[in-house]
Formats: sequence, structure tokens, C-alpha cells
Amino acid sequence: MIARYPWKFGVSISLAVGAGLIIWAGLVSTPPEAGANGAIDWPEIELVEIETGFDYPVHITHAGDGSGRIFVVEQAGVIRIIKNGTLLGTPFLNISARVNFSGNPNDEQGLLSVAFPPDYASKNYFYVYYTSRIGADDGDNIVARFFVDDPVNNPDEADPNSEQLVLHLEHQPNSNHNGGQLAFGPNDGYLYLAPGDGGSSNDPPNNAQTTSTLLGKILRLDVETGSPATYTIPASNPFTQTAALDEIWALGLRNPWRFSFDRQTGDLYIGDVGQGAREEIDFQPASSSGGENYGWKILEGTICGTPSSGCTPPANYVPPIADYPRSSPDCSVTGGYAYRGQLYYRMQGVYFYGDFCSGRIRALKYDGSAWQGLLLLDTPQSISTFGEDEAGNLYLAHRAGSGNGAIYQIVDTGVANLSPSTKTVSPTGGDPGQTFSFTITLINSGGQPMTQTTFVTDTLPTGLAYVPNTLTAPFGTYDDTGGLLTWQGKLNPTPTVQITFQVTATGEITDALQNIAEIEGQNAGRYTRSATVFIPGNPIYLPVIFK
Ligand SMILES: [Ca+2]
Ligand SMILES: [Ca+2]
Repeated sequence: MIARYPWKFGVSISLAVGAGLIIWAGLVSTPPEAGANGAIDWPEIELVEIETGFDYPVHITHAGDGSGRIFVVEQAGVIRIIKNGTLLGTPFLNISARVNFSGNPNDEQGLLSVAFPPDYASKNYFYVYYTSRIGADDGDNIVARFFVDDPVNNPDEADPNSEQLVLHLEHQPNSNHNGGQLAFGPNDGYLYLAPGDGGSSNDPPNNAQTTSTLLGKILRLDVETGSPATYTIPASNPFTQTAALDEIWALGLRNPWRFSFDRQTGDLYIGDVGQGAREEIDFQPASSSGGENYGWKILEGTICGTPSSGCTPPANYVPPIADYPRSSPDCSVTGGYAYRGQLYYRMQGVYFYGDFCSGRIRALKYDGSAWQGLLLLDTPQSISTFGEDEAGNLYLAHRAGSGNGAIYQIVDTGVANLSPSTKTVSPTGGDPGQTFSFTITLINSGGQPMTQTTFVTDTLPTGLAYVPNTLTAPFGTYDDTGGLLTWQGKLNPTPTVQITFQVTATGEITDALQNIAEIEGQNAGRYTRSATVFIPGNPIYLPVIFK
């Protein structure tokens, strides 16, 4: 049959039909596509073009070496560098002579990702994942290590002849479902990769559920301890004591084209491309000890796969945290990242992901009791990947050839807004003489930076006396003389600031004492925030003054 889309990661050769809903208590938890968003203040995102001129960009990352460089992988076998805002003319790496990429827009093969090990700055080697074009290996998946020969004088060029083979995965005869993501776990330093199920349609060999093959899995390898030529098995891998292959970390995946770790928590998000019915996001908390089974091909997303109805979930099954129908214009999920950058308050902790065919960008966030989801933006881009720079800024790639590929940054365009700002006090009560600590937290929840000055004026009530020299703030200017406590500064680029000070209860007035701060920023609103302490009166030793 003719594919409905010219190109798709994990494109189905035939469409699955008759998938039946599974209903069993306590297992399926799918957030709504939109609506029912709890109290989450979602960002209002837009894309800002960063760089163009790429040929089939499929991966974006950084080296974690303090250089600020952004590395962009082009599918034909080239890694390019954006350095100080400029796309360098000479590639970082060009191994197109050994990479199988036809140039056909449908091709899922190629150089698919690069990963830099922890402490790359002192190592100067890195890892790539590609499909080989060499002889009998043609079509096989390769994980290899490459070196930068002269990191002092020429850190922007690696040696294409420095290859060390780490892992060779047989992947024939099918060209689709190569997976392709490499990433180091932020907490354990191990290399994770996710080979696809071996391709064709509906996983004919049942690879994803077969633990004697590495296909259709997430693998966890130790490629750094003791500088092994290839890799060793982490002792804590889940299947070292069973017949299952020791490399396996998790199973039941179809084409986990893009997965990522939350750099702050270590949680793992997996975008697993569906067959014909559901596109899904799987989640693994940082506390996981591995062994999860994500269901394919018994399940596709939250519904039955094979068999198409009445399926029984496998042992250790974990349903997706989100799935959506593979129906036009959606057709292929591109897993993304949980944002941990410093610029956009409302993007904090939000997991962004996309669909290659529709260009839609969706978001997920855990609200404390359930995953909430929202369709954030419909774009014309062919979203092949998301990626982070060192600062945690979030990008995506528009996959196109002939130099028309482009990198965009995701930004929150919401207007500056100080309304989430808070004021607290600790403790909330005490006798005369007690010292209290007040904290004013200024928060700009809008994406637009506050380049104008924000002003805070805090007026202490009678009965509370400022403790000299206790007013602190990480930036801005403040004044604690003249009876008022004032702060002024720009919430840009950091959208939050904490201002603290201490007071003591004089006993001059007892009862509830309210301390009010006025907060004002241009075009961001004017607010008062107060915190109250309670000072019980003491009729024996202190006079009570009634007003
Ligand atoms: Ca084993
Ligand atoms: Ca699944």
C-alpha cells in the first residue's frame, strides 16, 4: 500500500485494524488530550528560528563541557556545530562514507544521534548511533566511539578515522525501526540506547517481547568505567541473574525513536512510535530498577495490539502516561524533553513532545496526583527531534533536505505577570522578643522578560521592628533605611527572586500583625502580598494597646 505520509519514523507498512479497547482496573491511566488541566498554568509557546541550512537534521544536543556549543546531527552522517550563535562551516564529524542514508525522505536509516559522556571536557571522545552501509553490515545498527584528536587547538573537529566499535546490532532485512537515541543517565552515568523492534510491520518475530534479542528494548551499558573497548554490564541491570540478555534495561518497545532524561530528576520519558492506532509516551521514574515491559506488541498504547482484542498485559507491564490516536494529521510521535531551563517559569518541569507528521507540540505535566496533557501549538514543522543546550534551553529540528532543515527554540510568549508572587513568614507566631523571617518571592510567570525595573515596598506595622542588616536578595538593589524596606531590580533573565529579612516582635502591639508588601512592575501588574504573625498579649508584663 502507499503510505499516507512521505516519511515517518516507524512508518507502518500496513494499518492495524480492529484494535479493541482494554478495560481493566487500575492499569490504564491516560491523561486527556486537552481540557481538564487542573491548576497548571501552561505556557503560551512559540518557535523562534535559531539556525537554518541543515540537511535532514535529526538530533540536537550539547557536550556538557562549558563550551555552550549546540551539536546538530544530519542524517546522512554529519554532525555540525552552532557555536556562539554561528553555524560552523566545517562539520564536527563527517562519517557519511560509512552511514547508510539513501537521501530518500522516507529513509529511517542514517546517523541518528550523538551522546557526550559525563566529564566530556577531560575525555574528548563521544558516542554515535548509526546504520551501517559497509558490506555485510549494511543496514545494521552501530554504536561507536569517536575521538577529537586536538582538543586544545581544534575542539570543533573530530577524527572520522578514530572509530571504536561499541555495539553491533544485526538489523536485517528491514530498514525501518532502528530506534536511534543515545543518552547518558544523569544519575548513573551509564549509556542508554533504544533499538527498534527490527522493522517490517507488527514485529513479525515478536522481538519486543523476546528477551534473547536486543531489538525492541532499552539497553543500559557501562561504556566508561575502566575505559572498556566496548562495554560492560552494570551489575544492577535487571536481567543479570536470569536467562534474558544482560544488556536489557526495559522491553516491549516498537520504535522508541526519541527518549530523554529529565536533567533535574533523572526521570525517563520515552516516545514510542505506534503501528497504526496509537502514539505513546512512556515514563519511568528515576527510582526505577529497570525491567519494565511497555507492552508492544501485545498492546499499542492503551489498546490491544496483538491480539486485537482480549489481550493480556505482560508481566511488569507499564502503560503509557499519554497516548493519542494515529489519525490524520498525527502519525508519528517524537519524544521530547522536560524543560529545566532558567528563562521560562511556566515551562518548568513541563514535558514537551511532538508529532512528526502534524507538527503539533503537546505537553505533559504531573500535577501531584495525575498526568495532565495539553496540545500547545500546531506548527508547519516536520518535528524530527527535540534537544537541549547546556543551559537547558529547549529546541526542535524541522527535518527537511536541500539545506532547508532548521532549528527552532521553544519560548513562552505569555505577557509578563507578577501575580504568582508570594510572601511568607516563619514562624507564624511567638512572644514579644521573638524573631521572624519574612520571605518575598517575586515570580514573573509570563514568558516575556521583565526588562523594566520591578519595585517592592514593604512597610512594617507597629509592633514589628526590623533587625538591621538582615535584608538580603541575590541581585537588585535594596534599602533598609528610613522605615521602609525596598527592593528594585529586573526579573530578567531570571524570572524569580527571593527577598528575605528578619524582624522582632517589640511587644508594643500584640495580636495579629499584618506585614504588607507592594509589588509593581511595568506591564506586569501591581499587587499586594501580606503575611501575618500572631503575638499573644501578656496582661501581666506588657500593656495591651487597643486601637
Ligand atoms: Ca541474563
Ligand atoms: Ca506501550
